[in-house]
Amino acid sequence: MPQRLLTHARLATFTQTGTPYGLIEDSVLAVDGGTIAYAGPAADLPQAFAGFPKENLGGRLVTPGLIDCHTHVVFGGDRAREFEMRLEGASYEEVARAGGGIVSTVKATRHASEDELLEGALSRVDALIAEGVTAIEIKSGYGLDQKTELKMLRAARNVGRLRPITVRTTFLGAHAVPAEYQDRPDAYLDDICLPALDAAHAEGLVDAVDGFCEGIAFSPDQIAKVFDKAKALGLPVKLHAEQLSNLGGTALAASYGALSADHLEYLDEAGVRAMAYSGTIAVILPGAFYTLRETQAPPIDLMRQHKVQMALATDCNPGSSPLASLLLTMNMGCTLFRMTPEEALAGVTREAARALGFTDRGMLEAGKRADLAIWNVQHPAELSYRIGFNSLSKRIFGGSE
Ligand code: DI6
Ligand code: FE
Repeated sequence: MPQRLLTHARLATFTQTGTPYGLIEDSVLAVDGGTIAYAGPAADLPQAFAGFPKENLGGRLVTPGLIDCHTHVVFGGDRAREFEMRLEGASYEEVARAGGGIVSTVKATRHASEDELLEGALSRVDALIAEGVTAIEIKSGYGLDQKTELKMLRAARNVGRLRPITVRTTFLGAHAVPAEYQDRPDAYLDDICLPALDAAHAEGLVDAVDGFCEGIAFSPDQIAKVFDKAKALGLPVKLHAEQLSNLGGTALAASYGALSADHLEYLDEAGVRAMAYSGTIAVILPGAFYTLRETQAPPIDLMRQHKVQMALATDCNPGSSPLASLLLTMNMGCTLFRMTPEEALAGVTREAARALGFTDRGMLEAGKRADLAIWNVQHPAELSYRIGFNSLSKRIFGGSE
């Protein structure tokens, strides 16, 4: 395994509090095998690492490899026609009634082969990798039958075999009620969703369990059924909550010790308190807010007050967020929600790691995985400030390029 010493670096470590970005100037970072051996001031470098092969970064910024902690990059077809319809005046609901929306993606995903799903996902994942992403979460949820949910999860796992990226899979059988179970959500959960979760878990395809708690999807009581099953299997949970209305899904998720609650535009203070109490991470998804032309922003200030930690993710999906750029997501988090560039960068590194239950990455310190992004920038705020510009110089995954 390689050894290397990155010299003349600026490190956004996200380890110390009190220093913005945990920034250390005039620093070096030693990599031994797949792990960070030292990250700190050049003056304090332990002798043991001083002989590693050197690479002069010329003052470039080093951050932890970026982490996209909420995506739906595995799906069939596209929804460009739906985009046109909405521009012609149709609402999201009207599009759904005309056979568009999630249902149309379910149809295309059921028809696609596993290889076709993989190929489509790789094109999106490659765009993320080009921006320094080293870990990604991928959800099922466009199959809504056992065969297709498992097919999606297998394709997701294969992304991590074919590319230098860590994949965390999430079972999202409770994403929508399929046409064949229209108006019978409980029967769908009992007949399809819960058995599919069992089968996917038995195949080792599930790292976490998610649901969509919304009027057009599942109620908190129905989500609780899915979470009880997850708990029985020993799997962590997370939830799409308070995206279009306030149903109290976040408090429910928090009561199950959820890793994260995601979207949160309609979250109230009681929900924020519940998250603070359980240590649940808020995953903020500005791409969906932007695409749906939502006007209610998530309660960022309340979350700050209650010390709820915030992650940022693309929500990359064919309908509400056809977005495959985490850098643009950071810009949107700042411009649309007034997050600070420091919160945005923490949101795609340290907090995104927490939202996925990782303890071995998301910060630059000895012992963490050597997943790094090296940028042609002077100051970390530049990563959020530019729009449609990729300043990545190099990406290191587990110590290797
Ligand atoms: N919330 C969303 O924004 C996406 N899923 C979800 O639960 C929408 C997915 C789609 O429109 O295909
Ligand atoms: Fe989503």
